[in-house]
Amino acid sequence: MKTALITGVTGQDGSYLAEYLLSKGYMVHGIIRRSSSFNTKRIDHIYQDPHEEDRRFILHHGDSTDSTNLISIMKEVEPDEVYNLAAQSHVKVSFETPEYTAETVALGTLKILEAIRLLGLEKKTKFYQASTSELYGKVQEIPQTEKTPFYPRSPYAAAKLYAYWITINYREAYNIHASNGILFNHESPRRGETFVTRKITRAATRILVGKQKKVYLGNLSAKRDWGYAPDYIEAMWLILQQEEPDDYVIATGETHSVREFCEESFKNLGINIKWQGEGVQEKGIIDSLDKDRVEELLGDIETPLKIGDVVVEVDPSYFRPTEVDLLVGDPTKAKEKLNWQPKVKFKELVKIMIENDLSLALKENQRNEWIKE
Ligand code: NDP
Ligand code: GDR
Repeated sequence: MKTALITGVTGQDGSYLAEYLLSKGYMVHGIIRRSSSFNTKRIDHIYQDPHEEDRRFILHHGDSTDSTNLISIMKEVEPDEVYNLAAQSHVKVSFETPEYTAETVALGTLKILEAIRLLGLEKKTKFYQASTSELYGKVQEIPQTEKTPFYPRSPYAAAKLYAYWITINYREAYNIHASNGILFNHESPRRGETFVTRKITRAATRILVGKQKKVYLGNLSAKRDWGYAPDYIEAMWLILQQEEPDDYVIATGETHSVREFCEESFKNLGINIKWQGEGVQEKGIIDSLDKDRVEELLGDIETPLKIGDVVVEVDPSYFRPTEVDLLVGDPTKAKEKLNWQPKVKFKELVKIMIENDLSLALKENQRNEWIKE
C-alpha cells in the first residue's frame, strides 16, 4: 500500500486529493491546523475515528511554519508521496499579510524539502509542489506555457516563485523526485467563498431567493482560465507517477472575464443582466427574467427580483495594488506526457457551482421560514 502525506488537506484541493488517493487504495496522512472553530468541513465525510481498525485516513496537527513539527510527522509517516498544498492562498490577503504569506508559502515549502533531505528520504519520497499561474503575473506571452517568463505581481506570487525554484533546486542538487504543477485557477462547490467564482455563485443564488440584495466585486475585466478542481487533482497524481520529475502547466486553454462569469451565473438562474456605466460606476442590472425557469428552480417560493434591479456593483476596496489581467494556459505538455485533459470547461463549471449553491440558498431560506413559524 502506498502512503501519501498531504499538507493543506482541509482546503479545496486537499479534500478532493484525499478522496482521490483513498479511492486508489493509498494510506493517506493529512496535516491540519489547530483552530478554535472546526476547519474540517471539507473532509468530515471521509474522517475515520482513531479507534477504527484498518484506518487509512490519519490526521496530524501541524503548521507549515513549524519545521520540527514537519520533521517529526515526516519521520513517523515516511511517505512515498508528499503533496505540498498548504498555503495562505488568497492573493489580495497576501498584500495585507505579506510576511506570513512568505512564511507559509516560500519557507513552508523549503521546510518540507529539508525534512526529506535531513531524514534521508531523497530516494523514497516523491514531492509535488502546488505552483500557480500567478507566477506569470504581468502578461509576457499568450497562452502561457512552461517556457513563458515569470513576472509575479503579489507577495503571494513572489513567495510561490521561491517555492517553484527551491523545488527545482532540490531536484537538481539532491536528486529528489520533486515536481511543480503550474495549475491555473480551478474551482468547485468546495471553493473558498472569498474567491471570485464562489463569491459570485453564492451571491447570485442568494439574490434569487431574496437572501441578499446585490454583490460587490472588484475588477470585472480580469480574465482567468478557470477549470474544475477534481480534474486538476488527477493531474497532480499523474505528475508524481512519472519516471522523471518535471514541471507542467495544467489549464483548460480557455479564458473568460469576471464579468462573463457573472453573466453566465445569473443566466443559469433565468436572469439576463446588462452592464451600465464604466469603471467604478459600472453596475450589473437585471435586463430580463425567465419566469418559467425561475419557477422550475424555486417552485412555490417567489423571487423578489424584478427588471431594473441592480445586482452587481463595483467596490474599489476589492481592487489589488497590482493586478494580474489575463491568464490562459497551454496544457499541451500535460496532454502529451501525462495523457491529461480537462473534462469540465467554463459553462459546465458554472452550472455545477450554481446548482450546488442554489441548494444551499434554498436550505437557508427553509431554515429561516421554519424559525419564523
Ligand atoms: P485553500 O485556501 O482552499 O486551502 C489551503 C490549505 O492550506 C488549507 O488546508 C489551509 O488550512 C492550509 N494552510 C494555510 N496556512 C497554513 C499553515 N500555516 N500551515 C498549515 N496549513 C496551512 O487552497 P486550495 O485548495 O485552493 O489550493 C491548494 C494549493 O494550491 C495552495 O497552495 C494554493 O496556493 C495552490 N493553488 C491553488 C489554485 C486554485 O485555483 N485553487 C491554483 C494554483 C495553485 P485551513 O483550512 O486551516 O485554513
Ligand atoms: P486569484 O483568484 O487571485 O486568481 O487566485 P480570485 O478568485 O481571488 O481572483 C480572480 C480575479 O477576480 C478579480 N476579482 C475579485 N476577486 C475576489 N477574490 N473578490 C472579488 O470581489 C473580486 N472582484 C474581482 C481579482 O481581482 C482577480 O483578478 C487564485 C487563488 O486560488 C490562488 O491561490 C491561485 O494560485 C490562483 O487562483 C491561480
